[in-house]
Formats: sequence, structure tokens, C-alpha cells
Amino acid sequence: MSPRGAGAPVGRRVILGLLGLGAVGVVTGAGIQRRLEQITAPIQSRDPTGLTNLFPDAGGFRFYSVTSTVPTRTAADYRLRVTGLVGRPATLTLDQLHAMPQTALTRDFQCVTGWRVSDVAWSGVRLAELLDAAHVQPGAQAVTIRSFDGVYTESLTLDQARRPDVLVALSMLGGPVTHDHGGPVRLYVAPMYGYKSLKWLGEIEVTDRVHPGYWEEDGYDVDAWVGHSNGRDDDATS
Ligand SMILES: Nc1nc2c(c(=O)[nH]1)N[C@H]1C(S)=C(S)[C@@H](COP(=O)(O)O)O[C@H]1N2
Ligand SMILES: [Mo]
Repeated sequence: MSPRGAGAPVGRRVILGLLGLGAVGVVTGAGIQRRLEQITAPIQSRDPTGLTNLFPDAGGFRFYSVTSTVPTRTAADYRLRVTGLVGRPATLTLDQLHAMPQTALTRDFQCVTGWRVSDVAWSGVRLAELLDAAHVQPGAQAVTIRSFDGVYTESLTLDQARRPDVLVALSMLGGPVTHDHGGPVRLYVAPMYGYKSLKWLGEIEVTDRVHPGYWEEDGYDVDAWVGHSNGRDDDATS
């Protein structure tokens, strides 16, 4: 995906405008993706030299943020809010999340722009567990997920959110989720492209319909199944 790194808080609409891509609605997701990749390559990373775009960090990940800075949350001051169409809204501390049943998964992590990290170890609380504890009300259909970066959002249908391979991740790569990877708590949506795995998780709101997330408003697929979205199937046959 195409983040704007520190010191380069260029709005996506500005980028699209510069590209003359105002009519994004008629461009396919894959097309947008290629164009954004070409144009934003020099400003993609936290590294103003752009070198980390050419040489990913040792783990193979690239650190993405659409904001130039993100507030730090310590283990003591972190809170996760569960709101919306629930009988029991909650504000959870990191300790409370650690006290819930933990699920471990080892899965690949794949960004829609093409980079992939194989066999990443993740663990945390199934999003399904949090939803069950919150007593989702009749009529609820989806979740809107918000980052405490203040900008990034994501969406899942309730069926997707309840999958056993969707985690509120507390650990990644064998240790606590680091700040740069979206810690202390991020989402991990194993079957979907990386943009669904929202970093710096602040709020899960249960809603009556899907509200497309940050990148989805620009044309990326809301249902971001790896291998089956954003024009990948078309690409495979062309
Ligand atoms: N809050 C927030 N979450 C985010 C993003 C972001 O820019 N901001 N980028 C997404 C994208 S496109 C990818 S590929 C992954 C990258 O995760 P990483 O920075 O840990 O490598 O985070 C996803 N979650
Ligand atoms: Mo991404």
C-alpha cells in the first residue's frame, strides 16, 4: 500500500489530484494500486531517503502509516473500546486483553502492493471472543475499526470478524507488537491483504452495515481476500 512517511504528510487526494486521477471511480483497484506505487515510491517510507522501499527491513516488513506521527500508548495507558450495537460496551486494558484466551497463528502477511512475509507468528484474542463478550445486538451486520492514529479505519462484516483467523493481536514475530508494527495492539486479518490488519487499534464499533475503510474509499476491495481481490484474478489471466 502507499503510505506517506514522516515529513511527507501528503494527502491521498492530493496525490490522486496530482496524478490526474480525479475520477478514481472508473479506475480499477489494481490500476490505482499500480499508479500509486509508481508515484509514491519516493515518499513511501519513514526513511526520507526512500531506501527502505528498495531494501525492506530485516524481517521483510515495511512499516506503513498514513499519518506522519502516531501517539505512543504504553501498556499502562492503552485502552480498547468496544462500542456501537452491543449490550455490553467495554473499555479494555492491555492486562484485561492478556487475561482472555489467547490464540496463536503462524501465517503469511501479504501487502496488496506485492511484498509478502512468510510464516509470521501472531497471537492474541480472537475478535470473535470480544464480540461475544460484548453481546452483539440483533440487526448488527459489521464492524468499523478505528486506529488511535486518528485517521485509519477498516471494516469487516460480522461473519468475517468472527472467523477464527481474525485476531486482536498482542504479539507478533515472537514478542509484543512494537509501536512501528501498530502496538501495543493491532488487528490481524489472516486471510486478507495487509491493509485490513489495522495498526494502533483503538476502537471496534459494531454497526448495522459495512462502512468502507480508509483505502477502500479510494477503490480497494472491501472484501480483500488474498488472491481474489483488487484485480488479482484478472492479472493472473492477462
Ligand atoms: N493504522 C494503520 N494501519 C495500517 C496501515 C496504516 O497505514 N495505518 N497500513 C496497512 C497496510 S497497507 C499494511 S500492508 C500493513 C503493514 O503493516 P506493517 O507496517 O506492520 O508492516 O498495515 C496496515 N495497517
Ligand atoms: Mo499494504
